[in-house]
Amino acid sequence: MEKHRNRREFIKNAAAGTALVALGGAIYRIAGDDLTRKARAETRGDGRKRLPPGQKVLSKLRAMGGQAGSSKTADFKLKVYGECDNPFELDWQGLLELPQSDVIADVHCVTGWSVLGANWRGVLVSKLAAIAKTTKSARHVIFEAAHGYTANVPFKEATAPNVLIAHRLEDKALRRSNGSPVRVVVPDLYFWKSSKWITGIKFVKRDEPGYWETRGYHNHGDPWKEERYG
Ligand SMILES: Nc1nc2c(c(=O)[nH]1)N[C@H]1C(S)=C(S)[C@@H](COP(=O)(O)O)O[C@H]1N2
Ligand SMILES: [Mo]
Repeated sequence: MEKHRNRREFIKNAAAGTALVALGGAIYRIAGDDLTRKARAETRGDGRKRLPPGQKVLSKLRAMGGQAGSSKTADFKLKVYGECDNPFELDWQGLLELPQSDVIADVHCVTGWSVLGANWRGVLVSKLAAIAKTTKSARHVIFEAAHGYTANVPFKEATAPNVLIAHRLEDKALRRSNGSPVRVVVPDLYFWKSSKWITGIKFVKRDEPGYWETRGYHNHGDPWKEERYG
């Protein structure tokens, strides 16, 4: 299992969030500002600021909507295919039989909120790519979801060590609104790249701008460069 962030830090943030949420809306907002101030003073291991420009910290994910797929694990099916020698399909049991990773990661929504140090559990996309035996021609990854939602990510970034398909958050099954049973988490790009209710991972030669990328959002979506709009 891989730990991508300091665990004590994560528990501290999570505890602060929980205690203050219980006290109601006004305090919750102050807590957020506090977390924002604290995060602004931090630097990541890779030298980037902990908090990308223009972001505020929330203590937990805000459900951002989208057309939900089935949340029943019995309905879960994931197709891994495209530019690879060993395309395959996973059902729920197959997913759980693969090596599971715990990734502690920050996520950044283009609307201006970030959630820091969330603990996601699932299977690394790099692992899935290795099993699929992707070929050199796999230059981009398309994360396909229910009702035709897609997001495109360059292969190298989609197979970074902190990118996974997640089925648990903070040791609990995902909520339906957050993409259950399984969603993508690409921490270092804006959160719209993290397809909820995932149905397919397609490796392609040529880029295929996805749902938001064809509706005015930036094709790449790096939060530190504020690649918000195209
Ligand atoms: N299938 C699907 N995935 C999606 C979306 C969507 O509309 N459909 N919205 C994206 C956007 S814009 C964001 S900000 C995040 C929000 O995730 P959350 O609702 O769990 O906070 O999911 C992303 N994944
Ligand atoms: Mo979003």
